[in-house]
Amino acid sequence: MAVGLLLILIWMFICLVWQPLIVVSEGCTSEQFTCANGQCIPKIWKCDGDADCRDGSDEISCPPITCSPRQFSCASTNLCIPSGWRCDGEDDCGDNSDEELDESDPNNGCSPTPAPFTCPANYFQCLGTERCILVTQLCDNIVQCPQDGSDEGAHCRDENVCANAGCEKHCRIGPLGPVCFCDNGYKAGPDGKSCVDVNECVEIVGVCEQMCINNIGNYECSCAPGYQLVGQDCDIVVEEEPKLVIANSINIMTLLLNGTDFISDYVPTEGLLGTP
Ligand SMILES: [Ca+2]
Ligand SMILES: [Ca+2]
Ligand SMILES: [Ca+2]
Ligand SMILES: [Ca+2]
Repeated sequence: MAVGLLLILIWMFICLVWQPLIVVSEGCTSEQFTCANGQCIPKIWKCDGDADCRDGSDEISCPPITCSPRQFSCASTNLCIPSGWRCDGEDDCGDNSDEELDESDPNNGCSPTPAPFTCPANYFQCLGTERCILVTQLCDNIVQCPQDGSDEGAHCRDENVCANAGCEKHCRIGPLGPVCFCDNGYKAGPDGKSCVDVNECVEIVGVCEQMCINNIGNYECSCAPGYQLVGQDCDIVVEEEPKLVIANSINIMTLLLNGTDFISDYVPTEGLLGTP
């Protein structure tokens, strides 16, 4: 009797637990795959590299697939997407791997997010714009930020702002508070108050044409052998004015390139030009 009661309880348990699943799968035929959301799709679409279920569940727990050369292999969702969908601003993989920078393959990766615009050392960036003005142009009674006039305004009257700013060298009043700045060749450090050297060789693109040596407070340009420094450029050293050499069967003549100044002629040694 006790065994019979136990069997009845087990049957009731099975019915309670499995009934919802049985109901969901009833909508799909034996030729179909049941998505996790109850959607039915052809079985052959399971694990084919395309997300056919609206929830993508037909591509979960699939063996690794090999995408064609014209496709991009998503990192974790086991999908192959057209390579043209790479770096197009939309998450087509579902894990955003088609929109991420590939450090190992810079030619095939998305462009890195451009760094936010910043002004060079000792310049102030007009609020909300990419316009840079000298820090010394803050509160000089002349508007240099034409869009919002943020370099001038009522804040300029608060002289205590700079008195309490703790700047190592210089200070001007900006619209958002004190702005510390430094002598040429230096810039405000990470604390915004101290002054540190500007590494011009790294921070200023093309500061020297060839070689650059950074010094504390300044920098030096230099040139490779055969070149001479002219300003910050390197000009090739011309040790002798170029000449045009003209030869005939009798002698060799040299002329300046402008064709005017005859320099010299040479009587060839015997056999130099061949004997007729
Ligand atoms: Ca599929
Ligand atoms: Ca994409
Ligand atoms: Ca100004
Ligand atoms: Ca420097």
